[in-house]
Amino acid sequence: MFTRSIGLLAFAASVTAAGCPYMGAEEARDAPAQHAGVHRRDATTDTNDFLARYELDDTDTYLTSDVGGPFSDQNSLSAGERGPTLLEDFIFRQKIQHFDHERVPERAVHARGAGAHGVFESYGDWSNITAASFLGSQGKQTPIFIRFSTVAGSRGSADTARDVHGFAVRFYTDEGNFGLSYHPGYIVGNNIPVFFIQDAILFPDLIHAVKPSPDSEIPQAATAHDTAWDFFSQQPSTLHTLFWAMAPNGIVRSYRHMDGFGVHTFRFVTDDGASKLVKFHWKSLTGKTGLVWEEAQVLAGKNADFHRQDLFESIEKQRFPEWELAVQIMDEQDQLRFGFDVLDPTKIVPEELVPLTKLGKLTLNRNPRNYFAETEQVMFQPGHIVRGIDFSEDPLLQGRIYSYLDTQLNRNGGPNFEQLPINQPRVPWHNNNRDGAGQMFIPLNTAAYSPNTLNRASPKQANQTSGRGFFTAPGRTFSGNLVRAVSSTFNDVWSQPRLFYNSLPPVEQQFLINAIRFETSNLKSDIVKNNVLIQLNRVSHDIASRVASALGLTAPAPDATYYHDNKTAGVAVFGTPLLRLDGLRVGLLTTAADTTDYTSLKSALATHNVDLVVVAEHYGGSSTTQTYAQADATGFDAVIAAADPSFFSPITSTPEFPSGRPLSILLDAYRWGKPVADLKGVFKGVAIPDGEGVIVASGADEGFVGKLVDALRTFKFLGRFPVDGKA
Ligand code: HDD
Repeated sequence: MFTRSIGLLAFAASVTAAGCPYMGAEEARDAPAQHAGVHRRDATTDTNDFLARYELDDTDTYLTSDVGGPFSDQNSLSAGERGPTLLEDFIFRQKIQHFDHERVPERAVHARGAGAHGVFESYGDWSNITAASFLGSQGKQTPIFIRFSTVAGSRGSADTARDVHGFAVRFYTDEGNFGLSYHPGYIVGNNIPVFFIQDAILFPDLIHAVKPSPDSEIPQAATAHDTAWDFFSQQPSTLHTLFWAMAPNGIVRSYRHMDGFGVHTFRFVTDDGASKLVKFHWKSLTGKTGLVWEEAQVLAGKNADFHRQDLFESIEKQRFPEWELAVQIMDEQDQLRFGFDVLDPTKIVPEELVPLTKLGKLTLNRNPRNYFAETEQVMFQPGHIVRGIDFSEDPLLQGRIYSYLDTQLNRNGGPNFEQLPINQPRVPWHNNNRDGAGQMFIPLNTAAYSPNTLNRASPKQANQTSGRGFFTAPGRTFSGNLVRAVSSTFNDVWSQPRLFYNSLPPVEQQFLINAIRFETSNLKSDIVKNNVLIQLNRVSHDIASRVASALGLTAPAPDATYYHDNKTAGVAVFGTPLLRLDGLRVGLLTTAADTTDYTSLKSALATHNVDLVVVAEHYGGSSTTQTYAQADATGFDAVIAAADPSFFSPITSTPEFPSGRPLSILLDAYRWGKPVADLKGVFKGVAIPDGEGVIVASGADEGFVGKLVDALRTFKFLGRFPVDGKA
């Protein structure tokens, strides 16, 4: 029987056999087996090599045209040395034409991102709750591709912009792709398990408000402008997500340090049709942590690629990031049981009400080999679900099912985007969809319709009982009049932002308030500022008053309708020690003339997968790995002062680096809450006081390393940040 993926394999094999210079030795070794005909790769073992057959290796080859003829392309063909270029110069035309068409439209949202390959491994046989095959047995492995992103910025924007962070996972299951798009959380944390709006029809309004102003195209990757806050204050369903984004959850230390969430309620369905409601969570096995706002802002200029670099380097160094997939499982009849509607995407289901069940583990273990072919072309589609998963009636999810498929037409210029290597299922596919731009396969079935007799009724229809087909949960029923309104059970949009705020420690509450102060201070419209205060006041008079004081305005009188003192666990970003220190960087500030041997410190930190970066004025010292011209505090998670006090002067006289750089690294690290250590009696002279996360020692011995490692686990020392009304 013809299968499309087999067809392509056969093609690859035949060109290899003919000695095509594109194919590497490995491909050539594979060729006979693939050429032999039926070759179905096993999705359970095919974790990383699926794309290998598409890779082009140019080593030791001649440059060719797109159709394979060797030529040279460094000069165009002209009539005489000083004459015009000829129209017949097909070499020029092909090269320039391809270049002119290199770009596809960037994603309308989530344009800035980074991806990685990995594998999901099921902790058990979960067939008692879902028929999903990737959860069907203990140890079962399914290849995945993940893409992390920010939402508002364009493709070249800075990674550390304050934003919701995309956490989209594509499972290449043995029952077709399962593209779950997670709105992740931003920051380490519960990241952002909720969304701004309740009905997908408002998505264009939200995005138009958040994106840069249509006249000036300012500001990039930021919500600190009038249209964003105008929308937020007119559409208070945004408040809960907005609070998460303004809190430290909006500025994560790295993609590895954040959790992810499926946001919507989905359904798990068993083989016999029994269904449960579920919410998906990805729990970071690195641990959650974040940046502070000023640090994130500086990073946006110093290293716009901070997050993608962290991800790429972690994987290159084989410090594979991991998350656990967990679900909250609820009975169908519990939809309104908790005092809110579980179909409302602006609500979390507190873990105190429904605990997490851990289903498996995701490991990212391979970087893309080509950003465009993989990360830029990968598509995610919440509408692609597999047998054993079903939608809920969440109106935001319902709209997304359409939008993601539709947007691919714009990005890829036709309906065959699923045939791109990164998007192809890892199983053969058979259907009567035909033609369209970029069709890569040669369907053999001339009876491209169902039912047919001419192709022996194939491809056959699969359903719940035959062919392990997808089926909708049989228990789903609906009736009612047609209405153009959200459910009244979605009306309370103020209690949960308050729950979130109540649950933060005072310093994180302060960070949230400071972020709102920063954003609203940038607003020009007094009407918008006052509307913001009205909404904040419905959540908390304390927040409204503290923001109002910064704006020189007066908060409205308390409006206690939604005030309560409930709390939930696990929403804060700081305060829980990191589980792994992988990839953290300690900057050792020294001089090129210093001869101290830091090899043992370096090795001791390396046992925790922490990198020691030795900074000096120039290369040439025995262990220098960075110069002061490059270095600044954003590049380090902890800093050690290891040069004489005179070196940490506000003004330095060497042209090798900006004046005062060693001191500013030290002070910034302290002000941004990082562990700081002193090996040379520096701190007194620069007014760094004793306190938590401040380590003073006379040498980098074992005890010193222990203290430094403990401090890195804490990561940020929040006692250094003032809180309103407290000294
Ligand atoms: Fe969306 C991309 C997550 C609501 C329409 N969305 C996109 C990505 C993520 C999310 C992670 C990037 C995927 C990638 O890396 O390629 N979006 C969410 C979440 C939502 C959400 C968690 C709410 C719970 N989105 C949402 C709505 C709509 C869209 C309501 C439209 C009605 N989203 C899109 C889009 C994008 C997209 C315009 C841009 C590129 C793409 O889809 O493929 O169609």
